[in-house]
Amino acid sequence: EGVGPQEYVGIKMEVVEWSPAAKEAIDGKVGGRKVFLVPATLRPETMYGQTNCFVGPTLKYGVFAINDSEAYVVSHRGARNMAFQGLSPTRGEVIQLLEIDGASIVGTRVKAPLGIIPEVYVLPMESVKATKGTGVVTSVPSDSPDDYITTQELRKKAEYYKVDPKWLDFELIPVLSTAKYGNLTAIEVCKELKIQSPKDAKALADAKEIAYKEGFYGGTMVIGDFAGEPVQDAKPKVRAQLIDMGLAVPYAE
Ligand code: A2H
Repeated sequence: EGVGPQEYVGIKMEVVEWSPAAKEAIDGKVGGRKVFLVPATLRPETMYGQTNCFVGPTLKYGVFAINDSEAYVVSHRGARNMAFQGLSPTRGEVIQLLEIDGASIVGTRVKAPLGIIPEVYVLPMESVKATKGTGVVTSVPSDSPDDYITTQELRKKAEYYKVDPKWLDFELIPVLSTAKYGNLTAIEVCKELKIQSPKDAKALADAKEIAYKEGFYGGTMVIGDFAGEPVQDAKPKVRAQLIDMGLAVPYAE
């Protein structure tokens, strides 16, 4: 952990259609509220390239009332932090409408704010940590080695992971370009480090570092309102846009 708080953005991915298991668990329990999965990201400028959302299949989540009209699906830990940041009916208090397993959320269809693919599926990722962010991760495989390698793994072993191949029927979207790796940074870095599986944890940590440095400090946007601008300049602008449009909330921890 670094010094000082991490400034994330919580992306509001509105549920469009629940998986059958989640539908059964949730039916009648949210009081007519709109429900959102809310991943915490450090890279709001990459949201154009979202292809799916991840939850930890063995983790527990809650559906938490944020106010009378909205509820968020996040970890209990995430909800508790949110309750001190204006994201709960009463400061410091969480209202959990129900608890739900990560595995039952898989297959749910959600909106992807700013995404070129407007609606995406929730998929399982075993490396999601319960102790970071909201326990929900939005997936941008063009720029995140973890996201790229996990979606490749799910494609190879769809049956084992209990995912429908149609949930993985997407192409990667070029979001930013770097001199060294072109416009699909994560793929090139994973190739360079010969990463084959999510179990290559050490190499993946290195890949994450390299992709982050190249993309963030050396990248230029190739999509969206700030195409042509350095990634560093675009990041706060996309972040502000998402929040102003009501598509995201600031989240720190
Ligand atoms: B990032 P840091 Cl394109 N478990 O968002 C595992 N990973 C988590 C998580 C959790 N509970 N919560 C958030 N994350 C991911 C985009 C992205 C991210 C890109 C490139 C790199 C990247 C799309 N996924 O992160 O340890 C989220 O993925 C690499 C740093 O707090 C979040 O930002 O620094 C990032 O890890 C936060 O990681």
